[in-house]
Amino acid sequence: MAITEDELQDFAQRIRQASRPLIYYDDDADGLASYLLVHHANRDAIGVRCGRGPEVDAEFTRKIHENQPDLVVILDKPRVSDEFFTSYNTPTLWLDHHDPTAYKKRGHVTYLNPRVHNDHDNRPTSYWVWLALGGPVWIAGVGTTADWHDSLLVDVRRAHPELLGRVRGIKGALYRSPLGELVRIFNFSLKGATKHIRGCVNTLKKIEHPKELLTGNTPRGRFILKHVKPILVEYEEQLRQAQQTRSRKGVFVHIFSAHKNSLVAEVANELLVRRRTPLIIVGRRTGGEIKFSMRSHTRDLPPIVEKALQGVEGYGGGHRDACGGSVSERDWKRFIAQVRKHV
Ligand SMILES: [Mn+2]
Repeated sequence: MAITEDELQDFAQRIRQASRPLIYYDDDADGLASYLLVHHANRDAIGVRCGRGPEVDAEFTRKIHENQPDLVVILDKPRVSDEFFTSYNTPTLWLDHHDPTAYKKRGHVTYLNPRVHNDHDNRPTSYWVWLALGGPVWIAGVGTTADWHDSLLVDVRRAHPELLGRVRGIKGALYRSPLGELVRIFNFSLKGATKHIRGCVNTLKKIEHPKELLTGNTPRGRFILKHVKPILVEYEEQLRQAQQTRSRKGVFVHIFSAHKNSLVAEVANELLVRRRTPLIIVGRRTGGEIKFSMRSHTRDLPPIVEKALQGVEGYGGGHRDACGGSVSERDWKRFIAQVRKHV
């Protein structure tokens, strides 16, 4: 069983009735799509993008004091710190599809996660938000496809056949279709300077048709494309560089040193489709650490990451086929050696 009908109805009702809902959302396409759908259902929804790792921590509490919301919503974030939750008592909806074991019962928090009912059901956050609230299916399709789920391809095709053309399956949707272009536009709207990101998110709220983003046929569409284009160029360049690295014993490792934007997750995704290597690791050196993304179609990644982190300064985790984390630069060799041992 998935998230129940009752849970979704309660979620929708509380969002629609709130007069000042404050929405914390994950800094990726699934998180952003989820927020945009909530905003479609309630135009007063104020968004707070949560980057810097998987956790919503006490630093984000400030936003509650600033905005005085009557409802707090947390979307697509796997962890929330104790300090955050104990710092306020506004009713809170927390919807996520990562490992639910981090959740502890709290009076003011309603927790929704399909994996509570069925550990194999990790359909993305934007899928559930759309199921609860409705709204433009292409936005939900961007979020779910970005998370490698095909759960909305049929619905997207029905509403916008031009977004998928003759492509079938998730890989084609991601790398050979206009829907995949939209995924990159969402992802890259979240890269770059904070003030640009804010401008993009605010503009995305006003987009009425995916064509605006694909062809730039409106000023707001052009605004987004102007921000996204240079990042797309940088992405192609990083992908080209990474393509020159060879895999060794079933593991591909490529580290970037000097780049403006962190595109490791996107590069790792595309390499997984383009190469036959069972396990892909793409990292980026920053401030004494290596931030990495790990991808695989065939291996269960969280246990590999956990074992590889033994005796290593760092953290990591995620989904079966997609993990991320950060390891201190001096422990990187050991981390990779331990990955190789446990693949
Ligand atoms: Mn997600």
